[in-house]
Amino acid sequence: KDIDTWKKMAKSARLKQPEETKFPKDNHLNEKISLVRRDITKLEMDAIVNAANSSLLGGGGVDGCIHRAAGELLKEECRSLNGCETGKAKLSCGYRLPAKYVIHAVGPIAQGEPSASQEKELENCYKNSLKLAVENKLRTVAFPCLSTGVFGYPSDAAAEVVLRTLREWLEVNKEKVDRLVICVFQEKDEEIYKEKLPLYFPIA
Ligand code: AR6
Repeated sequence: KDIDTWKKMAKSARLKQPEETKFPKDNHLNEKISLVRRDITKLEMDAIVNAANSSLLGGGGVDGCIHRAAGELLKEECRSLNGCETGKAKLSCGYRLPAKYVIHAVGPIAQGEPSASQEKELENCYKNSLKLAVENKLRTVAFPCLSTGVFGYPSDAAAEVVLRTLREWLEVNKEKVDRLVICVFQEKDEEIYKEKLPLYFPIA
């Protein structure tokens, strides 16, 4: 099947969404960045990013949630994507999700202290996801905390990588997106980001 066939199938699979799924308007930290603590499968965005593994065939964590919510067609399209290398990202439709597209990024497996190359791979996940978003004119994108669950990357160190990467990317590419959402799930991650965000995105 080609991309247009998947798109057509995804369009007819989409469900009408309840009002609560609409992106919350009161979580905006600045012009471009938001922090929310929600189930990412409930966000109505142009794209949500998935913390996938290199098979792209689903798994636990946020990947499992996204596949459950999107339905079987997502798995079918993912099978046609032929996997994905660590640090890279691939695009699929969103099917029954409120998000139109899913960007499947594969983070590094870092049990314990991450190495310099694992840090680079995590950075590349965010950069490559944003590259895909821009190439496909997707202007609102939500990210989960890639690699910080099953893949064991320490949350604190990951947040530093994420914030530095988003900050640097926005300095150059700000006009290409409307909103980037950091979607945390656990309270500890919310606390980490609340503490660190003002350091990277000071409110003028
Ligand atoms: N919405 C937002 N964030 C979530 C959700 C959700 N519904 N569920 C979990 N998180 P993980 P990884 C957070 O383990 O470490 C899978 O088996 C979670 O709290 O999902 O990159 C894949 O198939 C954590 O902060 O992803 C891979 O094999 C973050 O999502 C492997 O796990 C990432 O945790 C990927 O591991």
